[in-house]
Amino acid sequence: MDTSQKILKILKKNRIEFFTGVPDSVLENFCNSLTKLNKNKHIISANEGGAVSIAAGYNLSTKKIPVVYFQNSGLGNTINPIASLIHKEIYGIPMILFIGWRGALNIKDEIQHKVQGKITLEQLNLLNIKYKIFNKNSFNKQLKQLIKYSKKSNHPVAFLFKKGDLETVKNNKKNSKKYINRSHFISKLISISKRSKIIATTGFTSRELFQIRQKKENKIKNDFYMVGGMGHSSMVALGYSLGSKKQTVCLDGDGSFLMHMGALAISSKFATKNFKYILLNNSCHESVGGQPTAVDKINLKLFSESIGYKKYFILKDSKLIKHTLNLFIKSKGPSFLNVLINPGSLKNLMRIKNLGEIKKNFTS
Ligand SMILES: Cc1ncc(C[n+]2csc(CCOP(=O)(O)OP(=O)(O)O)c2C)c(N)n1
Repeated sequence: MDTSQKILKILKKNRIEFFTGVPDSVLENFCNSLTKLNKNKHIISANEGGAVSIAAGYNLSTKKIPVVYFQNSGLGNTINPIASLIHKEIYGIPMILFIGWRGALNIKDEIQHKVQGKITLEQLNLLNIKYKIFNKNSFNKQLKQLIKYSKKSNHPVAFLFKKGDLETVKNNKKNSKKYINRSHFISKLISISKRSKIIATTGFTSRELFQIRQKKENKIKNDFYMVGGMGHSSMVALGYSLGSKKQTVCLDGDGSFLMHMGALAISSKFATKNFKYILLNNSCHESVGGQPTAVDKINLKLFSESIGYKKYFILKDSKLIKHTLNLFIKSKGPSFLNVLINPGSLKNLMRIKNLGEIKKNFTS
């Protein structure tokens, strides 16, 4: 039995059986164990604040303690419902936060995790959240203490996990090849639309674009990689497009799109004709382990048209990339392109570095 299974067993013994959160790579194995649960026991939320709120509602109806899991990048998203709704000085709603701690002290991590990694414990302290840092020799005891404390104090508690604390299970999933490979689409996009400025979402999309550019040219001047700020790429693109006459392409993922979906209504209301939105749609959070999103519940044509996008395109077939992209780029925006992509990414993806230089080149 691996650690995630052991943790689930301890939780079950303590009558904790409801989970909600946003998937994270540190917690990948734990998150993937949950996807086997019934849908009234586990909800993958659009964002971390939503997960805390779902958990709060669950506690109100059952009086049971829920678990909310997320990466510390999403801690900011939880602060509003924690500090203004569920805190013990307000409604006092207990829950256990499982936090994947990127940028933890003494652990090598990417630049975008440095600041959040450093302030995570301080933020928890400010919120009066008692926490424990996972210890593989005593996690059973740690967890029981946290549960007891959360119940007694009617307040959230947190359990922090660092990279490598939970075993990674080899992914033997056979990726379907029904649609288009993301890297293939990105290569075509940058060769067809050479002068477009591209704002690319967090995770594999940015990393694939970066890698493909590295191979094609030395100086990257058209791309802005959203190494953090997941869910906000369409808003960065909107702001950019308003200050520039250049074609501005937002390359988004469906997890990121759902995270702050209201942003799309704002983009269509304020964007001008140079704003182009591309959804790289694989129906999952591929960058952190492939957990499903709820994008398949949305009719994206109706959605985009109803919020005022001028044109909607869909692309599922590699053979039509060139044709569709030409129409899309030439269309008077704001335009929406839904690209159905296969899960799976380039092998040995590079990490994005030299952010200062990337910004300087992008704005020059
Ligand atoms: C606020 C926040 N929550 C969670 C994460 C962790 N995270 C990084 S990429 C990613 C999945 C993104 O999914 P999607 O947009 O569908 O793109 P895909 O990975 O499928 O390419 C998540 C959850 C994060 N970086 N920031």
